[in-house]
Amino acid sequence: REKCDSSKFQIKHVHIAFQDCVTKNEDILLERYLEGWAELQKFINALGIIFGFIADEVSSKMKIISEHQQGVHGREYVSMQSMIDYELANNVVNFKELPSDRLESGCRTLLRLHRALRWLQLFLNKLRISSENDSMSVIGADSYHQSLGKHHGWFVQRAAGIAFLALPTRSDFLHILCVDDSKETKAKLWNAVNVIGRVYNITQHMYERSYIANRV
Ligand code: 1Q0
Repeated sequence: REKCDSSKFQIKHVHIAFQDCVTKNEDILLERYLEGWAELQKFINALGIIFGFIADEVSSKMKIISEHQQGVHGREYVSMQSMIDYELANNVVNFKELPSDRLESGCRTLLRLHRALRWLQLFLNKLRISSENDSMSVIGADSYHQSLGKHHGWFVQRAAGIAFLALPTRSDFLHILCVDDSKETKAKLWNAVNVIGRVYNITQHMYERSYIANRV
């Protein structure tokens, strides 16, 4: 078996990015947030081509947000709150479908990643409390039905179902994560669950306060 290559993916990098993206006054810095996603993407890529459509979807959402950041109003896309304030004030949150030549709004795009982050939080927590013979497919699908899946139509749900079936065994999965089956790993996962949970909650509150959580 190949030795785990820590130059590729590390839970620690995900942890640090999602930890550092939270500011003192509980705003989220988008650049760091996207770095967390970039690290997750390395992991998705390591799972192989069957997961390519998921990696592509993450890329395309990340790309939209970074295009906003590089655009003329880039300064407004430094933090989540500034993005929400700007898009609401300027009426560019797309509550309705946009013409296809227009860049989707940051708010609606980020909401998709936000919902996926909830899946990840549930998934990592189930992985943490799982034991040797548990199935990653079941852990993935259960977490999905409790979260992200509720926002998807039947076609995407089917595709996701197939992806879950293709997940590696628990021990191979831990290997790709660069961890072993130990107490220390459980602690790492617990920390990641908490950091991700905090980012999720802060984002959720921000969206609710602005009344856009269910509208975009
Ligand atoms: C590890 C295996 C990953 C399994 C991920 C489960 C989710 C599968 C569903 C993905 C479907 C993507 C197809 C397109 C969906 C879009 O329709 C939808 C809505 O967007 P829109 O523009 O059509 O309104 N898009 C989304 O909902 C975004 C979904 C992004 C999926 C992100 C998956 C998150 C993966 C995380 C990496 C796992 C790393 C685990 C280990 C980490 C350790 C710290």
